[in-house]
Amino acid sequence: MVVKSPLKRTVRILLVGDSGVGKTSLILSLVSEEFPENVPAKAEEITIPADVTPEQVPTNIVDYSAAEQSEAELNEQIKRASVVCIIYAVDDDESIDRITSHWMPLIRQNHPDTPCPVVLVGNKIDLVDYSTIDGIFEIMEEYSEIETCIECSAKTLKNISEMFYYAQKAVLHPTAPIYSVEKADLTEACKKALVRIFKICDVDSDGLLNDIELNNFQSRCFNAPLQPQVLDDVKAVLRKNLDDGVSHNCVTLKGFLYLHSLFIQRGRNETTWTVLRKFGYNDNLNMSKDYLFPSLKVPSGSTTELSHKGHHFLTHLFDRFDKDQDRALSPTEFEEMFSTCPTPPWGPDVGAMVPTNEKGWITYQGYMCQWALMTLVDLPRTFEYLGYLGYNVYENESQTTAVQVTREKKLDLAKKQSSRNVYQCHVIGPSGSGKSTLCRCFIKTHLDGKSLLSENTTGTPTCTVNTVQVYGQEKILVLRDINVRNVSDPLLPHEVHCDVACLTYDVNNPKSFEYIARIYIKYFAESKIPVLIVACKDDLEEVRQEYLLQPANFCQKYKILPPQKFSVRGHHKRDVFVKLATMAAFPRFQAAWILFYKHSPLRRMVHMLLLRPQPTEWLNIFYRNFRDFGVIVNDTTVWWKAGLSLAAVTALGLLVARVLHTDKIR
Ligand SMILES: Nc1nc2c(ncn2[C@@H]2O[C@H](COP(=O)(O)OP(=O)(O)OP(=O)(O)O)[C@@H](O)[C@H]2O)c(=O)[nH]1
Ligand SMILES: [Mg+2]
Repeated sequence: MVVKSPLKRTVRILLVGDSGVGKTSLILSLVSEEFPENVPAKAEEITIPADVTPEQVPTNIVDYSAAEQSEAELNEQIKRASVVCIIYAVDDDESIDRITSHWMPLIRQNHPDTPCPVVLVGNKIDLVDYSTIDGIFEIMEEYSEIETCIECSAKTLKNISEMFYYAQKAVLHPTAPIYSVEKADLTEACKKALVRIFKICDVDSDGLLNDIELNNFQSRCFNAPLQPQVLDDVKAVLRKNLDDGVSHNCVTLKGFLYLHSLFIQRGRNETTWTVLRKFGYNDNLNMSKDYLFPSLKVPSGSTTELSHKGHHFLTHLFDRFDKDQDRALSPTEFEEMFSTCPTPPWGPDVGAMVPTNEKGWITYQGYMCQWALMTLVDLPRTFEYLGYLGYNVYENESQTTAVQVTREKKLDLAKKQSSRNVYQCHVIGPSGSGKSTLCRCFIKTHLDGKSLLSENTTGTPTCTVNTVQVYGQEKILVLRDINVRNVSDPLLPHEVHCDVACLTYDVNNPKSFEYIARIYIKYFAESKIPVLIVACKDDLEEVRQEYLLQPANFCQKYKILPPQKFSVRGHHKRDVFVKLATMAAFPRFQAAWILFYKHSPLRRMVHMLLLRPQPTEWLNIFYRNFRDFGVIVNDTTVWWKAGLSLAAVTALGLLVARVLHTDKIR
């Protein structure tokens, strides 16, 4: 199994108790399997290797002697102990009184935060013919951290190994956190954890565990399926003891909880603990950090995306909770989906970041976009929520398999093609140039231009995410609205660094272009980041820009694509997003961007080359001839330049001819 059990690595058992009760004798009896007549004041610390302990955990046994150790040393040892055995002599009432008057307060004092489990051990039963257990039970009721009690004899060896086994068990499978002896019921924290586990296992979300779900649960927790007979027996026990433990031949939540309290009452704490640990709980019944935040190395030039497995898990989760199958999550469905998490992963503003339906409910597409965004910008949160949602249990491996680390960006640039699926685009422009509207247009595909403009945009989030088709492949594009405070403010490195930059200006405002022209020269001209200049508000009158170059001339001078016109009222609003995604997916491979030039026969050829797997050599020759393609002014020039360069490549000559020919006859 890949998921590591978060069990303690060693168990440290400390024996305390008044002088002469038999601490040292107990340890030596365990080790030599015979009663030592002469004992030293204090036994040396003993380490028992994992393979000879019942729970397969290395165990240290530590003695205490008031004659040899100071009070400070005792306190130190109590602090280090994972369990303390308080030894008393059954024939010595004073040693019993001292449990409550001295030892318990001392142990509590040294473990102020989380209680240290305690085992009460009555030694020297060979000397008496009565039991002290009744009195001990009273003490146990008073102190919930006392896990158990046992009577034994170092002299006759009675219950010696049992005593150490109980001590080990008190550490590994403590009762106190999961069961309240006083209330004779599971603790609230344990119930909460088991309710979450029940929900995760209830794959069809009908509030019941059927035989298949129970079997899967059993296999995942204990690596073995349930025998049909055992299933029947379990249900029979429930039917006998509870009115509504079984319904429609399935186990109800009430039945599931009842079974666990039964295990614990019968001393089978380890069963419940195995289940709890499998689902990520630590000794305090919190979800452990190791479980929620597995480590994954991400090189600085790489990003993180959902893997096929992660995608599959989340799709399945969506289908489970989209009860009405309308491909969107209603508020109730959303709440149900994340009811196994302490809080939902996203706040109410998510509807302003990703696609929703007309009711504002997050669609499947929006849901996947949101996961993609979270995986890109806040990987630990993705791991955390996958953990809450039970990924580790379903897949029987850590959340790291739900994520893939992309290859470093410098390799993408060298190959002029990226294998990534999620790209970040920074939308930069002067205030009022139309950045936020452009970002909103990206997700509000069901709204027309008028509704888009009339929408209340206060509290607009800084990014929107949607899917875009790039040469037949679905890519996710994150548009980040870079809020420019002051035109003279410099951009910070994290505001510049992205996969593609979208510089916006307002065609109707003569002072608008200058800002992005300066931004381009200062931050992007020398960088490897592809840039698209977008002329916003194209439905308004275009005015002359008060800058030394007009936008088209500027683009020509810097060999970048001519300004892309954009208007919320326009018909081809999505073009701009396809272009941005394409530029991000094929950084510095401008031939791929030819797609943007409508009706060009070359467009189709590039398309063919990119869609159909071609020998790499072809693509290389093709690219070499397109290298100077930055200077693209209009369709005709593109056509001729490309045509001429290509004609020079004999290997491709025939192909070009064919493409041109087919285009003509159509
Ligand atoms: N009859 C009987 N005597 C025991 C038993 N265990 C220990 N003794 C005797 O009790 C006396 C004290 O035993 P120790 O093991 O030295 O006690 P301790 O708790 O280590 O005492 P300190 O080191 O002084 O704290 C010795 O004479 C032992 O032989 C037992 O199970 N039965
Ligand atoms: Mg001793």
